[in-house]
Amino acid sequence: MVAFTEWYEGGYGVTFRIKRRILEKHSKFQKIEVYETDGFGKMLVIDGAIQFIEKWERMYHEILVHPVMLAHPNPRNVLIIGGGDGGALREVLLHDTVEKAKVVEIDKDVVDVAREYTPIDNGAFDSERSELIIDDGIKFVKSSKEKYDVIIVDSTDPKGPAEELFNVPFYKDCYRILNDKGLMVTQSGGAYFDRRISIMVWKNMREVFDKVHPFFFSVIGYAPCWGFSVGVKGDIDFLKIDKKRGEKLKTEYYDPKYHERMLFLPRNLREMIENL
Ligand code: AG3
Repeated sequence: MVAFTEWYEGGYGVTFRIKRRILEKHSKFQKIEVYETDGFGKMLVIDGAIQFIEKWERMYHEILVHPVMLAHPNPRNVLIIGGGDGGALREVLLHDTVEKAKVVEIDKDVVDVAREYTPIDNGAFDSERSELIIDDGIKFVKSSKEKYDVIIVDSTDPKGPAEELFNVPFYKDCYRILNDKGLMVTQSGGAYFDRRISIMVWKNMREVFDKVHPFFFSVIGYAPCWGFSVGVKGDIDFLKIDKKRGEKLKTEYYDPKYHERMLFLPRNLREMIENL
């Protein structure tokens, strides 16, 4: 029996039984692998880090996308940084308010591999409302003249090409290119393993945004309690969503009925965050 394990610092491992490795490719930026798991469909791995497993990817993409999309009163123009697999784009396009959603992915090979082996975009890349731009997200936001309602950062962890997406200069650019009312969300590492990533994101985002809300969700494939961090610009209450739009959404994991409960934290995390 063959297994794939991703190790976190301290020796915590996430393991899947696998049938075979379907692909190994060294792109210009990173090593991309696709595995066939024993029971959960295909798995995309970048530089040894599990990006998603087909059976469970909605746990991540729904939770990354819908809280901010529903907390914004009318998200029309959306920017996704990273997200070359199209999972986040697919969820964004479920919102009828969206006129345009741009995906800015640095590595064209991620898009090509995902479209061929794990097409979780479900046709989203072919939508007239979507646009795919192969470019460095850092450069893109720095030079952008256009403004957005929501920015979604769906990146790998801060080693390799995504490193700068976790730093203050990038957050400042995001803040600048948000409309007067806007929201940004980013994945921010595990709450217990790789916690330094979460802490770095909160500290850096707090320097820039008017309000920052960390929250956690269990995502099968990642370490327990995966972090998501929302930055608010202007007068938006992240705790309140448009319930009407929420009721229409077809989701498996994100539940608009209990949106506020997304912010539930285990006590030690709440205390740690308050005392940062
Ligand atoms: N974005 C990456 C989540 C981080 C995973 N980290 C890890 N396994 N150490 C997911 C890309 C899916 N669109």
